[in-house]
Amino acid sequence: VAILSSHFSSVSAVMASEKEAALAATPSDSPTIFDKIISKEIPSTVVYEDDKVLAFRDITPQGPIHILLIPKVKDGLTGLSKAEERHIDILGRLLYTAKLVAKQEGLDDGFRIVINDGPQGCQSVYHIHVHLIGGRQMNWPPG
Ligand code: TR5
Repeated sequence: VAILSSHFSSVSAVMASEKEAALAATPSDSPTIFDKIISKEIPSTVVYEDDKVLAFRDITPQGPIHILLIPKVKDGLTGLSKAEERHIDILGRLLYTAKLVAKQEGLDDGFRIVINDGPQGCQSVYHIHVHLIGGRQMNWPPG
């Protein structure tokens, strides 16, 4: 059963320049800031939570609505490029949950889903996550 919950909203800038860090980041399977968000050691604004998925507001929103959806157990899934057959269920669940959260957030006119992968994809946190961005007109192609 999904539990909708709202937690803390005041989050200090743990890493001010995430994208600069991304350029320096080495892809690895080490624990990330998201482990501390899952354990609630670091506060975040949770908008959806069940036993497998956590969704919380991005600290650097790229639109009026910007939510990250992550698996609670990483299981080697640092990024999409590391996906194995055993991850099919959680990958589907992340996308389906993104749809539920989009509805919950009132994004009835559409939204953008992004999964950054690796240095060239500008990934900065190596714990797979789906960006759900909405509330404004998107452009194409992306930057
Ligand atoms: O660049 P990628 O695709 O890896 O996305 C990582 C996302 O994590 C970025 O959009 C960041 O803004 C976001 N992020 C980073 C931190 C953070 C966060 N979102 C919520 N809360 C956060 N805390 C507390 N700390 C971060 N370092």
